Amino acid sequence: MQIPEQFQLGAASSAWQTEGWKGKKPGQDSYLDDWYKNEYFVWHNGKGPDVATDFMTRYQEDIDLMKEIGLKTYRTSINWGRFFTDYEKLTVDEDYAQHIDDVINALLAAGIKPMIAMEHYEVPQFLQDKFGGWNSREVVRLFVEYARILFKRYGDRVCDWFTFNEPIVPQTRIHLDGVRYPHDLNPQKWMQCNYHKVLAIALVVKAYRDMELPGRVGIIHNWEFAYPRAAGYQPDVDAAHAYDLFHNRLFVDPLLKGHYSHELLTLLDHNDIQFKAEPQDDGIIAANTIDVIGLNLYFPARVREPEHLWNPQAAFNPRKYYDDFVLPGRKFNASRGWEIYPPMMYDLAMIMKHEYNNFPWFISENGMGIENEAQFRDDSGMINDDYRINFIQEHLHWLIKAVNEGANCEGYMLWAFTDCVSPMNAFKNRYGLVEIDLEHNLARRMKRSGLWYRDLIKNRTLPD
Ligand code: BGP
Repeated sequence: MQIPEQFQLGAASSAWQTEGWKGKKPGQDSYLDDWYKNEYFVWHNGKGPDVATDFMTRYQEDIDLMKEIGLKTYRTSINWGRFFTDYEKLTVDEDYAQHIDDVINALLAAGIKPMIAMEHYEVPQFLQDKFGGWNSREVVRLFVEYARILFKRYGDRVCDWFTFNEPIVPQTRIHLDGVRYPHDLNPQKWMQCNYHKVLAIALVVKAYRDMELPGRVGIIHNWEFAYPRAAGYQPDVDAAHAYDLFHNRLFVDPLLKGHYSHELLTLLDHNDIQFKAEPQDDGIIAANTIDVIGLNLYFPARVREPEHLWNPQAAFNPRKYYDDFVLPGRKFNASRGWEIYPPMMYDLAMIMKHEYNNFPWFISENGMGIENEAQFRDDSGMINDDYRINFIQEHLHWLIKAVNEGANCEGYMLWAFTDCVSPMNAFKNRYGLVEIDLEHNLARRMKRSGLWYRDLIKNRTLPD
């Protein structure tokens, strides 16, 4: 099977997950730094974001490796939590801004196109503490100003901008599941944050178009593909539909179609979930839909009708409408318990084709995490990660099949270029094409999959 010439094969990481804290100034914490400072259990063997992969100083070495592999695209983020020394007065940290400049220039010099997210969970902790984060409309304003500054500084060279990575995740963890600091269970706040992010995205798109820059603005969404337990049993089908509404359509509909679905708004209303909006907002959201969407896709959700009646006294949670469950006999990705199911690539492509009118999209993340990967080192010292090669190959197979049937998928950004820190558990799961050896001065070593990806980029052929 031949991969079409225009289909981009790239790789991804994010700022916070690679940079490390070298040069970070007092008060420049992002939400993720605070999470690591407050919850020691997320560190793995005492290693974490303080050092990360030290991309701050070793970026050139990594970009050289990207070039060696033949990447034409690299997806990463700018750390909003480090970009300012004063987040309200918008005083830029010139040292950090220069680092971003250097990285962009080094990528371009290597013939690699940068795709940049303005936030990959890196909301400044200062804004979280002072305004309650995305609950506040003031944070919307400050984010749009931040975006304008990025466009002015880097917009001549970066043409693929993404406001957020997985905008639904932080407030879901804080306000809906209560699993993350400050554990503030509050579905109203959850929806207010969701809404403010949708509004912020539309305002950033508008700012970009007003500046008449040549590129595109989009977002990265973690698509959770919901398969009902039994396709012929209506309560399971309804449960999968509800899952899809709350996990996917909640963001994707207003950003691609310019409005929320009536069904979602009615459901929220029935559950007494309101959010504050201003009269002009609907028009702004309708007029400023995004240009392109990146979809992170790791696993399918297996969904069935809820088994227990929802306690009417409990705070609202979409889980009231479904249960998710584990399908026995499947293989799983990393310690995350994510089922491996490559055909979901094809199924998602068909949703984008038929339900979103062939809107331009790409896979912004997909990858294979492994614990204790050093056990697979061979005599030459290289990690022999055939499992990763198979994983990528199978997922690409389904994706390219869809492209051949007319899906408007522009590319595949593998997670991750190098091993990197996870917000969930530091370096426990390794995803990279390139190993970061934490025991030996963060030495970079190509894995077998790195060599394989290099060959794939060159010959663009997958087994049929
Ligand atoms: C995605 C995030 C990434 C990355 C990836 C793998 O949802 O956008 O930042 O972390 O998941 O997850 P993890 O590293 O936690 O196993």
